Amino acid sequence: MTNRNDPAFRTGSMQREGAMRDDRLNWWREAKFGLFIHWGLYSIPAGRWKGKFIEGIGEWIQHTDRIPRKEYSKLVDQFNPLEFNAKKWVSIAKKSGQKYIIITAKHHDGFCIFQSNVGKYNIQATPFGKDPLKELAIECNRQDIKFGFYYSQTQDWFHPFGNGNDWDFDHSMNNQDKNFDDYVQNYVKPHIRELLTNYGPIAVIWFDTPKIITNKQSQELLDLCHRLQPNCIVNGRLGNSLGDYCSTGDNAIPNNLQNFDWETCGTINDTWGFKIDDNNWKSAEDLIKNFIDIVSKGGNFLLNVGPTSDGIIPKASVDKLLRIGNWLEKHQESIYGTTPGPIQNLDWCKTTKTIENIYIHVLNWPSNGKLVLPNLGKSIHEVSILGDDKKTELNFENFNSDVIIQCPVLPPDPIVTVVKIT
Ligand code: FHN
Repeated sequence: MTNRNDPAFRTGSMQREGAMRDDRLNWWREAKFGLFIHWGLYSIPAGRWKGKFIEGIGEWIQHTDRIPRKEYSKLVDQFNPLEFNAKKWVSIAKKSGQKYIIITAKHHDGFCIFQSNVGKYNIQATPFGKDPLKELAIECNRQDIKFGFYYSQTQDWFHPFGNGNDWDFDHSMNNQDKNFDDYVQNYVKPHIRELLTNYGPIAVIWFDTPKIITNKQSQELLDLCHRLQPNCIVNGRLGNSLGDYCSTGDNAIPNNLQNFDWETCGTINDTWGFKIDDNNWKSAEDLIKNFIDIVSKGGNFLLNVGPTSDGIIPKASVDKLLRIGNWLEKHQESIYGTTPGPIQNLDWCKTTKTIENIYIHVLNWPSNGKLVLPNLGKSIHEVSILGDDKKTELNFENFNSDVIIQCPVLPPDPIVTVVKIT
């Protein structure tokens, strides 16, 4: 039984029953943590247009301010990210404990940040000229990180037959369905073909905002991805309940354990694409707690950064990611390759498990250091603090069906201490 009525999935997407592709998904199920990168022309205005502050998320600036495509597309002349360094970006993901990277190949503004022979609105038209996705693909391969592409398959504010730009185009005219199908067949599909042919093994194609896409069109795209790269997984925002796994709504974490494959994508501040005025940063502590919450309910966390138009990942994002990485280095055993643990209904702790161990992530440390865990049974051999170099065994006792563990009065880890039960 799946529990897809959770509000977290309301604006996200569903995955068809029985459509899980175990072989394809195995690495992803173990990976737990990925880096999302939103990078495109919108990083140049960075939330301001003609000196005016524009509300909303950075990558939506063209839509929010109804900027004519003729005007917006002139940004190609300015896109020259001389500081871009694929090695640095991939190293940040690596040090943060992230196992996969997904970058926007084409977002809703329609600009392709890769070299394409389909249309001219792509990186070749910029002074930069090089293909950053190629450099990232090579570097991910070097550093053993899986690599994937975000691709906006329905919304395209540049292409006249794409969806969403009602300030330059009149989409109420006849033939809208026919035109959109033309767009899917002769623009989207050739792009997907390029992305899955020119960059080596691609782990994920991450579609977004399905809107008007039909079941037939979604199915054809899914088949195309799997035909070109049978191991490539496709997220559920492809639309029409198709795809290999579900995405929740943005930043949404379900309330309960889910027994299907799902992922939350989230921001570190409020925007996805770089926005100079957005300094509403989440703390590393909160991000770690969200991550643990997600993993304890069976999900993956795809955490976003929005690099600047120079090609720099904002320092605040890097700092948070590295702090997550530091915590993970000590606690990786309780996260990677685990499944949701047996205790699911307590606010102060989140649990994961492997065949031999249960991991109790203590989000709020009790003032007396005593942990009372319900219904754990009587087959416990040993209890210790994960990452404790001295491997001190903790005292515990069974009381009815509870297990009471005596921990130190002060939490050993300043962020989240993990108690390991064998
Ligand atoms: O509209 C997009 C948004 O810009 C961003 O890409 C997010 C990431 O999940 N997806 C859409 C909104 O859900």
